[in-house]
Amino acid sequence: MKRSKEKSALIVVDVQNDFIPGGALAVNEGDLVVPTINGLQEKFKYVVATQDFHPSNHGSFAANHAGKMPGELIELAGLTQILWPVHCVQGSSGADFHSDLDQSQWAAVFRKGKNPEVDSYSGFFDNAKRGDTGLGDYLKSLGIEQVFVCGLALDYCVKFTALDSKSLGFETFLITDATKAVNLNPADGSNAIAEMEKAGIKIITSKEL
Ligand code: VGL
Ligand code: ZN
Repeated sequence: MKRSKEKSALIVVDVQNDFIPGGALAVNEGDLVVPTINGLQEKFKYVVATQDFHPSNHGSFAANHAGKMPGELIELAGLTQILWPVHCVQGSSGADFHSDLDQSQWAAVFRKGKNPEVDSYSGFFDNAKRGDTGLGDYLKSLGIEQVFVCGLALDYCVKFTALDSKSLGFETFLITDATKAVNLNPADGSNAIAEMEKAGIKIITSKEL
């Protein structure tokens, strides 16, 4: 893989306590990505992070819908929405980044999921593609052409961030050993990789960087 250090950025997606074992929406082995990502960051000039950052009345929380349980489906913003446990609430420790994650190189943090009316998996746009976090324009203003995506969770926020990156015209790479899936269904992670590959995203490992 050919990479220009001046024109490439690493996006660290949602490496927050609630997605780590022991957290409200724990991703199995989610903690294992932390040392891998710390090693990767040193290889980049530009590193940005995304942060899932919900108000407590967020519409994706099962607890905000009478009689509903996590995993059930509802309609939200005209889209089918999976209901989640309460997670990444603004100001809670679950919304904080993992304490071992090196933040020293971060150029910016893009927060998402702030609008209670719609969920937001991608670091670029909400799921209804109405709100824009500014991440795309930010990367373009830096002259970025190649975007490398890692973090949590592979089958949700990592996948949608990578798909939007690709559709915005960035050459986009998924770093498979620096991400882990929620796997509500056991094949969700591998299906997500297949979907990304089909969309033209390049699937690599951290050893290639
Ligand atoms: C995520 C589900 C709900 C993620 C965020 O970061 O992948 N998944 N909110
Ligand atoms: Zn969320």
